[in-house]
Amino acid sequence: MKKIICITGASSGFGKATAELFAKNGHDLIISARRIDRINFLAEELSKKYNVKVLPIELDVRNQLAVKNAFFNLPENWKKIDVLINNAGLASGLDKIQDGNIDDWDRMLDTNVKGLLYVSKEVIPLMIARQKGHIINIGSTAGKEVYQKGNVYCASKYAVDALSKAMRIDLLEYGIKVTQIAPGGAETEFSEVRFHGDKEKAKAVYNGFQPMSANDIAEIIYYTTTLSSHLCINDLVVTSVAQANNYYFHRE
Ligand code: NDP
Ligand code: 8X3
Repeated sequence: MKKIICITGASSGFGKATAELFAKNGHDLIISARRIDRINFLAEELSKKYNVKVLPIELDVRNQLAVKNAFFNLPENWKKIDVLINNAGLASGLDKIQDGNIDDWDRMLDTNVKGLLYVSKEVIPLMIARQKGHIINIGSTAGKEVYQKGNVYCASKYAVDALSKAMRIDLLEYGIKVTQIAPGGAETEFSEVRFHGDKEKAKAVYNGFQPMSANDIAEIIYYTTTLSSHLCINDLVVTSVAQANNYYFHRE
């Protein structure tokens, strides 16, 4: 059955790959991010290639009013969101806590925690009204174990972990599924953003092992939406086979 899938942070990485996979499987999409040129291009490409409807939205999830207006202004037929994928997020900087940059801290907490809350606040009532829906929050192994210099990024993903559990409890009576997916290292634009555009430093993160790809995560996200209506994957940690946890990697 055709569903409406709403994906934040669809201009790159996991979000973009997930948009393509859902489109390929015949679902309609609401895709958003700040880089609207990329979002418009993707919308046109996917709607033509897969004959699905795609609604592109320019959205900074940190802007609460913009988030509220974006969902309030959705045409009625687009408000029947079946799956919300809270994916927009980032790491900014990799410093010990004593050397941390306040702007980096604000960026991470405002995007990864408050942005996820702002979007969920608008979509949850639409799901409650229909007594169904599926919220997929993209956490991280950084939300399961703290690593050196991970401090605030880890804190933001621990918050995603807590909020995923909390949503599952609070939304229980409405039949709304809540899934957290917590990936380890995957090669996207993530590390380039973390190192403020330093491509060499970003590349070195994945030296000597095969990290996951955006497509790997897209397939896992997609899989969690294909289960029977009475089943919910609550929490799924996934890494490359060369990564045991945040500390142990097998590098050749
Ligand atoms: P990318 O940098 O490739 O993609 C991040 C996406 O988030 C982009 O589309 C970006 O769009 C969007 N985004 C960032 N800030 C905002 C904002 N303020 N408002 C709206 N959209 C925003 O990284 P990934 O695909 O790897 O990351 C996706 C998610 O996965 C993040 O939550 C990340 O923390 C998480 N993650 C990543 C892992 C990895 O190793 N890659 C592992 C575990 C979790 P734009 O800049 O156009 O706004
Ligand atoms: C991204 C993975 O290991 O850089 O969430 O924290 S890691």
